Amino acid sequence: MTNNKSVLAWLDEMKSLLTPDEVVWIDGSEEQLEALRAEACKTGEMIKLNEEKLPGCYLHRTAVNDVARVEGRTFICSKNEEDAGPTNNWMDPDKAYKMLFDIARGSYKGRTMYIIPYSMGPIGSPLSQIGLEVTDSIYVVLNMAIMTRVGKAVLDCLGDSEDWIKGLHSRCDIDEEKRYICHFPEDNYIISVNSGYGGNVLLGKKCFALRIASYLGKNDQWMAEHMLILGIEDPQGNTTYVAAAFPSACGKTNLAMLIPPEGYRAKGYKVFTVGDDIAWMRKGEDGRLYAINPENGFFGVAPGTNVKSNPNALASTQKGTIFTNVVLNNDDNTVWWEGLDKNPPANAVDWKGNPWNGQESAEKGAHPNSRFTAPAKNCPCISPEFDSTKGVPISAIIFGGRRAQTTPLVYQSRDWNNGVFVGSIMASETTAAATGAVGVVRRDPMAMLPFCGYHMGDYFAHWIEMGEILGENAPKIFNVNWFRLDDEGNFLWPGFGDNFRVLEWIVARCNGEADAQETAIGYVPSAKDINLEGLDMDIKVLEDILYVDNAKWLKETEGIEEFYQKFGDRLPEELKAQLAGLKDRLSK
Ligand code: GTP
Ligand code: SPV
Ligand code: MN
Repeated sequence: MTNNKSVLAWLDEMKSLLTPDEVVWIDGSEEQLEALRAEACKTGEMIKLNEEKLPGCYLHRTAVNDVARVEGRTFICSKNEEDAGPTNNWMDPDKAYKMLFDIARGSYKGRTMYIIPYSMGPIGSPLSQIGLEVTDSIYVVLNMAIMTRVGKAVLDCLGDSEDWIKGLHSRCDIDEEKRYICHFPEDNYIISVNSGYGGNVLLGKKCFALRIASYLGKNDQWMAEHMLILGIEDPQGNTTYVAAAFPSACGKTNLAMLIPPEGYRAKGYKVFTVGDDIAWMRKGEDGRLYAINPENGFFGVAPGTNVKSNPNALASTQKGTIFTNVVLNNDDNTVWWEGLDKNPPANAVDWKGNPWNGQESAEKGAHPNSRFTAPAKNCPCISPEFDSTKGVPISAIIFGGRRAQTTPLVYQSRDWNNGVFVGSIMASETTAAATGAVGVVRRDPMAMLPFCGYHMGDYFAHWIEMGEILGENAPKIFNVNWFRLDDEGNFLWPGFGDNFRVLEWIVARCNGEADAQETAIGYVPSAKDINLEGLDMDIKVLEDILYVDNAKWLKETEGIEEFYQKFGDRLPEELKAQLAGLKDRLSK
């Protein structure tokens, strides 16, 4: 497949360490993938679904102890502990290699070593990067073949270059106690052992495209972010691109694939999806910030996805998709999850593989973090720029999280550095995307808390540096919150497609065409600035969720201050000044 010496040397190391019975190169051909699907069905690793209703679709169940990312067992192994920063777990690289190689040694015995050459981003794009993952899991191979560009073409593009990322995955015994997801940013190396769950094992995704890539970007003036990318086409045919960072399971896939409300569609507004989870961004020749989606598919949250909330995501899953930890409907060999419809199957199997009667059971049938792996090309609103090697120019960056209180529906930062401050103070309720408690508010700067591959203080400094590099071409920065609750715990904002109403204001602000009021935290629209046409919503409620309560915000600054203390002298002076400025404005 290749004569690349650095690749062949590493694979020799891997073979002697892992001692597989067989070695198989993934060439990217449909024949090879089809043979692997058949093999996975034979061993029970995957279940083939109804070919008429869900052509080319499969179901996989992970071990019950292995259903989400494990942040407590995820490590950044930089030479100096300081460089991992206060928000990452750190392990000494020498110790980590030794421990991980000891765990992985001989673990492919009786198994096949699959070698996956993959490209993050369109093959050959100057914004793309190449990796190799070795794995003993067909599920991983088939997911990587959807989520990334794989095969011989990637190796041809790599040629003799040593510029690629090493990834070792071994399922070992799926032993929770020996589960480690380790990153060596200084060595371009990722090692993941004892897991089979997506975010822990599809090494191109969070491990490479965020943790390793964020470090590469810091050193080379680009950005790797936990962001969706979407294009908004107006009736005149102009498209504005925005990127948005929300924490895991907080609405990126939903916003990326949004369908504008009826009134807007009648006028000719359209939304196009470029990406739903990760953005790589670099300054382009014209001085603007250009973004690509390094992925080639969607690893989306299943529960809550339905024909109303996200028809485009649902449509994306109707062929060539792998479902993980959802319900199997025995009657017609299809899948189901909570929130798909109001008709759960009675004759079914739950995500753990046990018989399940959805009409009677009090237990959930699908895991809250059950997922679909769907090819991007299935998405009805995929952007014509999806495969662009140049990327799309970003006009606005949007931050957001789940906040029941305090944070208004939308506001615009005062300028770039104030926007970096807004991103740095993001907080959100935790979700099922990672193991641990759900619904606890935690700080999650730029939605990167679990994904930044180096010291978060240096990451903030890098954001500030990017603002200097981009100058007046820097995107405008906004913050949104779809999740405000009333006293009974009901959402006050309809969300989903109606979020377009907020996007409209954001785009208009970028074009200098919309009003806003200056508040202590930034520019906030008046209720009249958000179009409610066709929506049955009391304008008083909108006023309520746009209101900036200075007393509550002053309380919020105490939490920010405490959080900032963690970063010590690596917290940029600019952000200290931003916090002081906010406190000052709030107390006036
Ligand atoms: P990751 O793939 O984990 O990074 O998540 P994501 O950010 O892509 O999350 P996703 O779009 O899948 O959203 C997950 C959850 O957020 C689902 O439970 C949705 O129902 C809910 N959600 C998304 N958008 C909205 C919204 O506008 N309002 C409300 N109330 N809920 C939303
Ligand atoms: C997330 O948790 O943010 C995801 C899913 O996008 S995973 O790939 O598992 O990390
Ligand atoms: Mn994500």
